Amino acid sequence: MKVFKFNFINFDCDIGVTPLSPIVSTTITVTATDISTGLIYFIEVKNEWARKGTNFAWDPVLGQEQVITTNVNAQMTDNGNNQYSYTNSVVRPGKITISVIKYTGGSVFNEYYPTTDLTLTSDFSAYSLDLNFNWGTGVIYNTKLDNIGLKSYFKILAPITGSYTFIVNVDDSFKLWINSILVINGCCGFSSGTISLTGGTFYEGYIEYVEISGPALMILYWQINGGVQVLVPSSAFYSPQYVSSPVTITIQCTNGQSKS
Ligand SMILES: [Ca+2]
Repeated sequence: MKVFKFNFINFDCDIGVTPLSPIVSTTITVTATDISTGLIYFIEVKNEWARKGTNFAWDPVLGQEQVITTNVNAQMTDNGNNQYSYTNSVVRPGKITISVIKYTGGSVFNEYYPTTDLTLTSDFSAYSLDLNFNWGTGVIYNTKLDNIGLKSYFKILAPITGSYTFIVNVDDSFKLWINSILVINGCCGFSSGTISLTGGTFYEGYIEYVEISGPALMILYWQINGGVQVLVPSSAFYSPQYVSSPVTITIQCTNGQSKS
């Protein structure tokens, strides 16, 4: 997966205990300052920290840093004063690696590949309003008609709580993951998969598409709680953005340590 970090920070939050001491809780606060409000910011916490329950926790075995298996991916609070914040309790001292990523609504980030091999390097990218592509036998990107790959990255905001059936009409093949769950793996026409989502929650979306030859098509619909099948609306998609506006990130520990 591509990482859209525009700013990241490594911080050793020493809370004054050794790794073998009893667990002591402290709080980290991460603040991102941007020139505008009303955007959607997420924070990723990864590498040496593990998430256990609601806390990050250090591996208690001395000298054995634990690599987390699931990155913490949390929405930051818009404080309304050009600052976005995220706070969580941590236990035991350790180093923390944090990325802050901006997402904006109504768009999907698409990354194109020069062959059907998605392990190669992408040579073109573009945002789209939704996932509604019917290229026919025409150009997919640059001058490429056939033998291409495409990865799409986005978060999807569930408008209501319920059962979501995602339906794709595709030529040639298509995979959709939501929060790392493979929901659709299909080719050559209509395929679907169903997942339960909670209203007001952002989910990580990821798509892999391949076109070998002939007509090319990828249109993604959804059906919520057995309702009418409609195109997944642009308003449900949020895409990671490369950021040029000035941003600073500060991490604050309750013992007074901080770093920007
Ligand atoms: Ca085709």
